[in-house]
Amino acid sequence: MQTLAIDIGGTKIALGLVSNGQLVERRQLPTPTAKSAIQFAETILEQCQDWLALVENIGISTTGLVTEQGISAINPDTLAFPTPFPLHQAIEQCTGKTVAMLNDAQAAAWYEYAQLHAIKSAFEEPKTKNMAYITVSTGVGGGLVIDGKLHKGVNNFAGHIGHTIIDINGPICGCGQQGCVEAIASGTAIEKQSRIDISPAIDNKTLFATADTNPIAEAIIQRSCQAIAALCCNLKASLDLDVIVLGGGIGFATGYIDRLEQLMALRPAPFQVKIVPAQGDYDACLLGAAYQFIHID
Ligand code: BMX
Ligand code: ZN
Repeated sequence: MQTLAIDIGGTKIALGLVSNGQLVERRQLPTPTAKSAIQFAETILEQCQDWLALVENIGISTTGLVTEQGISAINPDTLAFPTPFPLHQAIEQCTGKTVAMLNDAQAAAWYEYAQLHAIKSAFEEPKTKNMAYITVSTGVGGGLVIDGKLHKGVNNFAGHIGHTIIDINGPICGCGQQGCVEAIASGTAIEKQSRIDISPAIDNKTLFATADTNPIAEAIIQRSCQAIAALCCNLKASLDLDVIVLGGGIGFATGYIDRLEQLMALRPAPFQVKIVPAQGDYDACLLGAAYQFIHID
């Protein structure tokens, strides 16, 4: 079975031709402004016309809250979708294929959960049942697997852990709250802080590359890691997770997981939780988009 996988992030859209769970070809485009679902669908499909005849179905993982009506933004600062934004229906209309759509981090969580089970040996009991996937990227997204099931909640909102508050006096978040993890730890928050603290301005890639010689850059990264460490401890305390899988462009930046592990080791023992990098690497959400056709309930 071949699937067209589409991963819509706040900064870029990744496209994949996935054959039997393997990514065989990959393309990328910058995320366009979301004016209408049809225009958005056409912009995406233009990039992969040649794949359409090859695929049976289309799996989408997207930033934002996914409901039957379409996508809506929790934090419009990361990607402003006009509401409703029926992308699922628009892609179906343009292609005539079966389409499945999930929030990006929820899709990655379900995919990563399967990978954890695939690599665990039969001797390692009990098997992982409760895990969270956290993406630190344009925003901070999350997906939860509870008792071996993807937990989406009554409105599919479950896992939006980037919008849990860790500092009641913290920065205002685009979601309308104050002091969310995302407002402190995300790529967008890091960039904002670095524009304030570092002149001339540098991008996040340079920030990470120069952190070992630039204490200001290191302090900005540490602040993000501290926020994610607080999030991991909060998740451990609320859900008693077996493991947290980390991904995203920032999550995968040089030394990010190492710093996070060092901070976690300083926390009281009951709050500590194992943190592992996503098996799907930078493409966990993309592989998750295709994985929806394997089984979700
Ligand atoms: C935001 C929110 C989540 C998303 C997360 C990561 C919007 C548009 N998105 O918290 O739904 O999972 O960002 O998104 O409100 P990414 O673009 O950083 O991958
Ligand atoms: Zn928020």
